[in-house]
Amino acid sequence: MIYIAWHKLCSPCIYILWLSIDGVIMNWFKNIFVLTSCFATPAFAVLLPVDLNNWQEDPGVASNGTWTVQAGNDAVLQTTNGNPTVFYEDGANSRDVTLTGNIRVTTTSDDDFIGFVLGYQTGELYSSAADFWLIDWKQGNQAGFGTTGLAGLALSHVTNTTNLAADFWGHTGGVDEIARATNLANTGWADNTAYAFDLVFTANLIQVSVNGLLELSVTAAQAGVSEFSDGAFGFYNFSQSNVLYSGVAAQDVPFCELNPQNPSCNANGVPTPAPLALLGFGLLALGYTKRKVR
Ligand SMILES: [Ca+2]
Ligand SMILES: [Ca+2]
Repeated sequence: MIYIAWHKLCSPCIYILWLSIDGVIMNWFKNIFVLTSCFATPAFAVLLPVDLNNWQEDPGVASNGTWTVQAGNDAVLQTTNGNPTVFYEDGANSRDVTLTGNIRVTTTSDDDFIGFVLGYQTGELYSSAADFWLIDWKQGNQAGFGTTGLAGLALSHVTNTTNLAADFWGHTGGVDEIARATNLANTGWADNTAYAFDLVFTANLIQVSVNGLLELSVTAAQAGVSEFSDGAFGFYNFSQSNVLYSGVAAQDVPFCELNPQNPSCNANGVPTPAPLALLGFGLLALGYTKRKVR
């Protein structure tokens, strides 16, 4: 006979639909379900504050920026109007993680670049063999360095940073622009205005949302690579001072977003509570090792 029962697990956990083709549920199997489900839920759902004391400015170009971690350690203020500068966690591998927070320019002075990097390793800001992804957002159009910096939000693949200022300014040379944002393609950021950001970074996908609107969604194939190489999340400024990143937090990309074809994931991307899928989900969580994004 077909036996169907709902069981409430522990308080932070969800209800699980239990199916058994013979009506017999062994106690050991039940206990595994309870344990794995309770561990699985926070590992994939909880947003953890990032301790920015573990981040640094790239030491090779440390004079380019002035990054000061703020009280609470989940915010940082960059105060130098200078060459490109990146603030990141050395050695971090941030693929399969989402990074969220707020970004705000706290001055009416200037109109230059703010943003993020993905897949960053130490030294890539001054390397002929760089390989990272740049999400930059300029307030206003401006000629400079023999080229023109355009207002708006864009994703670029950076592979050579030896012509640092000019290439970053105009998205030329070693800075290859891949895509511009859906709504903010030519729209600059506003002074003294906080924007909520949400970055998704996987081997096959980069997504950027601003104030809850999806602005960039680019697959590895669309970007012309076999996969997005792993590396750290970082913050990026160029020729813009007084940029505040706050409320910075991270969490794992949900299992079903990474594995949409997995039998445990239905068409809506919600885990189907099939026993074997739950078992795998829970064991994955039990083996979860916290990444260096903190
Ligand atoms: Ca890299
Ligand atoms: Ca400037």
